[in-house]
Amino acid sequence: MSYHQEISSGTGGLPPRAHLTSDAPVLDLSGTWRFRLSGTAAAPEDFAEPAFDDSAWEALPVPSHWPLHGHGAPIYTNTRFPIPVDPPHVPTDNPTGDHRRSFDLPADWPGGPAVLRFEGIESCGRIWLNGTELGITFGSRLPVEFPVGELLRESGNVLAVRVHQWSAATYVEDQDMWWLPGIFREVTLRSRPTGGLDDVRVRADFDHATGLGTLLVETDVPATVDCPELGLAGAPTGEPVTVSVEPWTAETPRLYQVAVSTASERVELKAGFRTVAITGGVLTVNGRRILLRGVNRHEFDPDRGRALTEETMRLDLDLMKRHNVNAVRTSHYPPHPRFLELCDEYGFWVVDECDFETHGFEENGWRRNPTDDPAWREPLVDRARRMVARDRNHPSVIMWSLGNECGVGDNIGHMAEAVRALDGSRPLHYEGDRTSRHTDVYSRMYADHAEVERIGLGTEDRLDDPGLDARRRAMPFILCEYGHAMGNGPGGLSEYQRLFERFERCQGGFIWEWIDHGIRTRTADGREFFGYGGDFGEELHDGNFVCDGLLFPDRTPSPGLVEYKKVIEPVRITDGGGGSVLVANGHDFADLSHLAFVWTHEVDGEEIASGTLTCPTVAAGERVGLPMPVVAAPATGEAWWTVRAVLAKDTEWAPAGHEVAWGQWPARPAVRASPAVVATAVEPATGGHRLGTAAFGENGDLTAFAGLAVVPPRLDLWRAPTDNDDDGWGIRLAKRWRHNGLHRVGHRLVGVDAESSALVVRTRVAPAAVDFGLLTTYRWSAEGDRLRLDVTVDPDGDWPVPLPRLGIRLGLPGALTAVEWFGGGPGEAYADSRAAARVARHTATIDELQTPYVYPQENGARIDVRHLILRDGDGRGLRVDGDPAFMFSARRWTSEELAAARHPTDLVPGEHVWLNLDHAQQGLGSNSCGPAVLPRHVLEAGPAAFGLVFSPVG
Ligand code: IPT
Repeated sequence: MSYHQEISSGTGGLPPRAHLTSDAPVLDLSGTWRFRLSGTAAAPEDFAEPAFDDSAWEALPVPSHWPLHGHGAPIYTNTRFPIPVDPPHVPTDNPTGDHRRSFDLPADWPGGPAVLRFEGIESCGRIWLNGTELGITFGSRLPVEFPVGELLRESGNVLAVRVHQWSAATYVEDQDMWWLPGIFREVTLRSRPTGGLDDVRVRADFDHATGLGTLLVETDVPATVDCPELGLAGAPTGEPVTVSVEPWTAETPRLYQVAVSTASERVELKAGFRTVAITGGVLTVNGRRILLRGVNRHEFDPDRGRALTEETMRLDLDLMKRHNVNAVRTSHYPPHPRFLELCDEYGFWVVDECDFETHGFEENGWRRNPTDDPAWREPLVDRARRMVARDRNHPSVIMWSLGNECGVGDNIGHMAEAVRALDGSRPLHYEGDRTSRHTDVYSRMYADHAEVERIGLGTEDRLDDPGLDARRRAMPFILCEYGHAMGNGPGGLSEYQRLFERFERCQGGFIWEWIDHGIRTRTADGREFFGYGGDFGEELHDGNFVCDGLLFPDRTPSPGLVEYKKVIEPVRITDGGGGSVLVANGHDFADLSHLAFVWTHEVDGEEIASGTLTCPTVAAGERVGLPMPVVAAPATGEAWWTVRAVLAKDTEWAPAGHEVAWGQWPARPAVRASPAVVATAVEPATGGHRLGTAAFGENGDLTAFAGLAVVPPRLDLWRAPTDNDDDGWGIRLAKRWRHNGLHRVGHRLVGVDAESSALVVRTRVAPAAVDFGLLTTYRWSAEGDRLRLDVTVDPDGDWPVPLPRLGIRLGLPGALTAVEWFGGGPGEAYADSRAAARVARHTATIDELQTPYVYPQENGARIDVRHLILRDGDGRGLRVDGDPAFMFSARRWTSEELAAARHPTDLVPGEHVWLNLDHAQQGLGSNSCGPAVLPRHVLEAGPAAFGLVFSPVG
């Protein structure tokens, strides 16, 4: 059997060690390599010979994934393996990439020992230098080093690497992501001075009771430690030193520059002093409970796959900081080593996860699962050791995770033991074994709110084993995945946050997931879009389930991220009553001195006054009430206070003025003048009726208003299903909507009555094939050039499903593209995802109102709208006032066209602007992989009444 189908930890590699910054020479072997793709693993191996002629091969950048450079194609499956499950065998058709490059040593290269280091090769690599085989590596996202000193020549070295897409390792690397083979992280040659520092292990603890830090630096050879800031000069390694320090936390990432030296080598690193502990069932850092406001981060770039640049890593961290995210689970493999250095610097709590997932065995009843197979014990323990050895010096790493979705089995226990032997300073995480037998925290994914509440109360279901039950009941709880951010959503985040704030044990979690993995591609006629499963000719795939992030593939924040930012804001600003504001500091460590508090007073969306509040020092977890200023505001109109907490100074990740948190409350009870209109008489007109400037057909359809031709308004119940409506685990709401015909309701006219001052149109709105419907009355009245519509809805028969939406839809001339509204904004909002919408006057174009979900679906609704104005280029158009406030969406295609589209490029603007004026919409939930819409955000069919007043503008 060939090596790549062996269950193995690899061959030829050196013991694992940290990723160190040393003054020993390093040669970066990134760049343009020669490349040949073969369809099978058995292609000739003669290319490893230095004399081999590779001039007919193609050029390929390294690091890279070859399918993203025109060789083969990416494949997306979630849990199912794209190959038969027959471990450790893989198909004969096994895309195999041979890579070659030659290099010369720099003139000042010292000679002597050296290692070749590979940071990541998917899925396995066989490596030769100058014709000599160095070994084989498995563990795609883990480093390996081979000793090569004696093989090096001054010039004309030839490095040859054979990479197979499929190998035995495939069976333990079934993470939900694109299958992307290649040498996708850096390759370096590192000189290893005799008497140098092969490994450096740093432990920097902080005792919150004494304020003292303990630094322990361990090396394999005697060495010295320097840290001028701590007064350390030439201190011997291997002995703990106690020093007075400022601690490291994710909120205050204080690092100390430490140098470790022998006569022949000097290593520089940054130490952060902190102690992670579980005390009284609570996860603490430096003695304080922490709250994880996290995201699951896969490494992804729409052009480069998992071969990320530092710039992209920084952008991820900038965006996380700007959106109040404080924690990262490195789902589901150790990230690029540079990423953890950046996490130390920026300040993040990191759960570092091993490169291990066997999810596809679940499909096969977990038979032959590597997790429980003794043959896999060593290779899996090797993966755990390599992660810890590489990453243990990072203060940001506060927990080790053994892997994701690997089922249960003894090897989890063996891995846990190996991790604890290397590093006893961090708790262990693994979600896949519900008993938490081998871990220190209780973790679940996608538990609904009710279950999280039970866990908070300590009334979760019992485990059969009383010992394990008692142990787990005493553990802190985290949601390692929740809030599945696929498409429009997730809804229900605020409700989770309230549970994390209410129960000490519930310490937050990690949204699934950070970014949509859409691959940038083009239509036949050259228009760009982001491809998902099935777009690259895969015969087995999981469609757009790979696009379930808070960022779009190009890293534009989605409305879900804007919502999450508001939900997890570390400062709560609320009405303190009696003309005051309450500022509550929700940080775990930091006070509020880095923030400025800016207020505005607005009436009907116009700013009347603004200024800055003076806020005293507020320690973490404390609150303060501050008096609001007295302003002279007009006596009428809707008045609001808004207080925003903004950065007082520039930071590494955002400029001064960046908004961190905000609060808003009415400055006085809202007295909204009822926009009722009554006076104008209904007149007969040719072929129908007239009411002021409005023309109606005989059937009561509005056809024109104030000189604008309209496609008649009709009750509308349908929305283009969201991923959370459609893809559900359980309730598959959109299928029930379709089954019941909500996407094709008909309108039967019951009667048109021209009363003296109102035109009353009675209808029954119902789909074919079912006996339930909605009795719907449109009552039109007018005064001057204003036209009022009152809609009343009464269910007839028993409705078996909630409604997607309840409102009216009308078509308007396509020239009305400028939009202004007073109400919630600026972004889209739905019943259960509306924390980020603030009351103000907002403007946008119709195109800007659209949210470009990778898979088209309902989007772009604005909530709590008091009035809406649509204008053409000359400023003429239409105003709509709500009685009560309404939701609207406006787009240049219909909901039906939106639902039929597979990519945004399928959407072609038509001649109308389609305007939905909704009394309500069903919430979003996160049922694509999580709970359905919470009951209070479900839109049941029930009696309803709402009014809208139309008037011309311009
Ligand atoms: C869960 C996986 O852990 C994660 O990797 C991702 O696949 C997510 O689902 C869905 O996007 S597993 C799920 C079956 C609970």
